[in-house]
Amino acid sequence: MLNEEIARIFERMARVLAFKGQDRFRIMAYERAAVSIRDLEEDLASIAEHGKLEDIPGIGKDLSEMIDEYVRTRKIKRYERECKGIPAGLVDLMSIPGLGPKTLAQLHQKFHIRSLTDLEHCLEKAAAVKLKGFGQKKIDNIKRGIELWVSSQKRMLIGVALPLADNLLSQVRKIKLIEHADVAGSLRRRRETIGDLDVLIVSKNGPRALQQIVKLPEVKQVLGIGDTKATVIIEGGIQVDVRSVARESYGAALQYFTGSKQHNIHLRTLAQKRGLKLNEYGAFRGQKRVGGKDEDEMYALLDMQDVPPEIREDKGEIEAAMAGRLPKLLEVRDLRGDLHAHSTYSDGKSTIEEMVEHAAELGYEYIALTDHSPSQRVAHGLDLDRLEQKIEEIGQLRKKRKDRAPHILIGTEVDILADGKLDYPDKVLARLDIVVASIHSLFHQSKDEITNRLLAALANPHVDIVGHPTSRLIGSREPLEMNFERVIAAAAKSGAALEINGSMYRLDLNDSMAKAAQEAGVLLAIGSDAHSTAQLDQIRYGVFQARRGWIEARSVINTWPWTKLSRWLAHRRS
Ligand code: DGT
Ligand code: CA
Ligand code: CA
Ligand code: ZN
Repeated sequence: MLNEEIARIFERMARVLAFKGQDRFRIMAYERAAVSIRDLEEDLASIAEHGKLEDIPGIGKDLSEMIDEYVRTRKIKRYERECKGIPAGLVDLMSIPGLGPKTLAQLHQKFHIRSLTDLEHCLEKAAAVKLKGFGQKKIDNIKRGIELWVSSQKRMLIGVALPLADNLLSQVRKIKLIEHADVAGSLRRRRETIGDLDVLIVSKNGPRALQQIVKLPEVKQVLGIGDTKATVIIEGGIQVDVRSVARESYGAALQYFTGSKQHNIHLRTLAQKRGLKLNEYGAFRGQKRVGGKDEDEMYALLDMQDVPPEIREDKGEIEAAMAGRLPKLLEVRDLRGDLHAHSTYSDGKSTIEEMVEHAAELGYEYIALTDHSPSQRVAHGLDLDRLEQKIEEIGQLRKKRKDRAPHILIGTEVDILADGKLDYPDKVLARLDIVVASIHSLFHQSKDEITNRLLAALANPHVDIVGHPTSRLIGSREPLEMNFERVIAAAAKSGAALEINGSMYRLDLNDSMAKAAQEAGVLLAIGSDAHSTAQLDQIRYGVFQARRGWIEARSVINTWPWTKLSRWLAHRRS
């Protein structure tokens, strides 16, 4: 983190100096320093401690003193002095492609800019007054740069990125020149949000293969292309780095570009201790290549288990793999049913019968229809009459389908009200096959209130699953603050399961919370929260999140066969 902070300051310093029209060599010195710091594997604090800062390429006396100052005081006076009088927002804008510090300085002199909105306005004005050096072509170019920059500022949900990446990859694989193509980076690690896509290819003619990739209809804009790398923007504004690598290096490159950076750094430190050198080209002992064609060689050379991409975050997976104790992670095919789905009874788009048919196609043994309760008015939560109708309809459907799978569970996603009471009376809940309880309101409550609300719900013997326990929406609503240890303890006591919700907006519990729950012996349920037949498929995102949290099938109730699940549910109701 510290390295990245300092690299960023140097990068901004370079921009500020350029903005002020300073000497090109000074500017380049900062840019070089930023690049070289990002390449470091060791922490700058420890390098500073050993007085070795000046050994870093591109770091002279001046820069090493600044790093030292930042390590000690978390600021750099020289930087602050240079920034004086320049709005911070303006420095951010200097990284817009097609704009750059100098052009921005020109605009700023004339119009005074503090923000992106200012910039957009002043481009209109510049066009209107025909400002010198700002022809329509240049202005259009800057506008395109702004669009790109805005979309690159935000990370994309995995549920948006993965289908686009799969589509791109299938087109790439159709190119005859291409022998292998895979996605690496955060998408391969199945992070909940993705910055950019990293694609690797192998081809006998890499430069030509890249030329053909940038001509695919999926590619909306080419930001750069060389012999070994192309950077493009595809639909959805996603940036993609495509790298062409040699067949003998493919495994090494896949390992390297999958990351995470922290995982790779730890791995390479271990390798060094064994006289091995790992990089994106291969594994080497001295000058001799000893591996790198396939990814598993990289781990095998270190006498460790192959680490699944989802847990390559340097959070204990390397130690576990060395000891041969990696968990056997949950897989999509372990799931035997879905315990969180909506129908047209509440806010779903598909009927109960359609949902059940689709579940049958997925090979499920069971599916629960968990429509909302009355408080969820916008979601057409079911009043008691409608609930009665739903029970009746499912009864009919069961008869009609006879013994055909899946078993249909009459369920609800009942609201946990302000004080932890539930939105249906206990005697109604007792008639249902399964109860998911969730918070959908009063998000502003204090940490204590939220905690107590969840504890009260968990104390209700009718509750089988707590749905999306933190109620966060990625990128738009923060997780509810709670004492999660107490929630875990309450779930362990009641035997209820906590959900990992598969909706790409939720993915709640997140990886680390799910991991903590499993470690405390709490059961989990992966739910799709589908509001249509197509969305039943999003349960896979819940599985990805579970894998990132080291979750094994044994912790997940919807991996159980029907006999075990139905006995568990019946037992909770007795
Ligand atoms: P993202 O794109 O922000 O969602 O996250 P990543 O993990 O895909 O990061 P990205 O695209 O910057 O780089 C892809 C992988 O390449 C990263 O996970 C690890 C590797 N990598 C990139 N830069 C470095 C570096 O400076 N040092 C090391 N050790 N690995 C790096
Ligand atoms: Ca990436
Ligand atoms: Ca990248
Ligand atoms: Zn819900």
